[in-house]
Amino acid sequence: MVTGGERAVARCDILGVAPYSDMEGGLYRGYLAPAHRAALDRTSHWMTEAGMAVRLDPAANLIGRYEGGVPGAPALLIGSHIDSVRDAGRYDGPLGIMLGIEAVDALHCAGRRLPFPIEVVAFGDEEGSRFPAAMLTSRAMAGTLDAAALDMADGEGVALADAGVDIAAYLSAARAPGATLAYLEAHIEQGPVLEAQGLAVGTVTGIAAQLRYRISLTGMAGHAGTTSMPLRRDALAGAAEAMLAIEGIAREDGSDLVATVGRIEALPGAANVIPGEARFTLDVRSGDEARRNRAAKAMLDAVAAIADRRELDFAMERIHDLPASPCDAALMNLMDAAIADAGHPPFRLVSGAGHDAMVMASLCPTAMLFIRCKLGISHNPAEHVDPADADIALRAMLGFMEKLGENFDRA
Ligand code: HGY
Ligand code: MN
Ligand code: MN
Repeated sequence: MVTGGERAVARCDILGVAPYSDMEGGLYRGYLAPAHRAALDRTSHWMTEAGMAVRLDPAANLIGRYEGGVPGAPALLIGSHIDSVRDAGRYDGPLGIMLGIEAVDALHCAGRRLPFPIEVVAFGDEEGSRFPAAMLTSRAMAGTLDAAALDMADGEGVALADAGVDIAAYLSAARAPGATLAYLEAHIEQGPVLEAQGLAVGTVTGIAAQLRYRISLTGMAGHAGTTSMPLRRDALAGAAEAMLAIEGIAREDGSDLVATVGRIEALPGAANVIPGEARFTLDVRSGDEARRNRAAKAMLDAVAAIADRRELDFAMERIHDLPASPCDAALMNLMDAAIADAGHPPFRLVSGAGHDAMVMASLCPTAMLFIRCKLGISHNPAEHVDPADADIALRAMLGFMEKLGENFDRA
């Protein structure tokens, strides 16, 4: 008999290959692309099997609903994201959705109803790997997305409005405040802490604040063979110096501060042409928002000074600013107790990775449960989770849900 944790991991593996991936030989599932649509269909089927009524909201979030016992009660949302980064691991996102389905399936098989309805949510775009902005669809649900943010296109120039959603209805995905009891997200840790502690699961205390920028440096394209070094305004060389300056500022801070240049483009991109333009991203994070802001300013000032000295034009656009997001204290206590009831020592840790939970925190109290992953590897095909750890997580989630039910104010 396959356990719930084993089936959840196996389903992530099913979704890890075609037609649920748009990448030959690896996993890439971009928002609203064919693989995403196929994954929604397959996940809808699994939600229906678990006794849920399934729908797609206007932001293409897939929602499976399992009714509760108290009419009109606010819903417990259990979710994570079904999109992926490029060349991704299989469990970052989908595991939280599949464990949510397993939790409801366990209630359904037992003929149980909690006082409140449960909605399992597969958020369509957390990674921002197809369109520039991240956390797009949880922000739509949380009601924190403004209309201007919808005016964007992917790398091929396909506008969000032309990607298969009704853009006029998009913001109506927003949930009414008070209609949501709490949000629970189970997610692989994507770091080494639980493994180092010898623990399968941990209660998340909060999520680091995150700034993301798009930066461009513009110099002068030129002939690689005839332009002497003193005459060059090489944008890519400027970007290289800027990246080392950024790394130096983050390293010297000696704290939880991290900064990443994850994507860079040199234009026109020919071997015999001096790059006239360099475009790159900058991602800056810390659990301390003021520290994050200070560091980001220092980094942008350093890039501007380098551009000035190299006679390059410097332009930057902030793509998003996600504040630090503490998890709810009462829900953390319930999660600790549920982990203990499942026979494991409660342990708390912060999340350096961003999650939809940081957005949902503006709608309702949030809780996150981290699950050990091998060597902390993530955003990499080598990502791995032990099904036995997924089973422990499922037991903790069910215990959390029961405790939430016991504390539910039926008035
Ligand atoms: O970037 C992050 O932390 C998340 O994986 N989207
Ligand atoms: Mn994730
Ligand atoms: Mn991720």
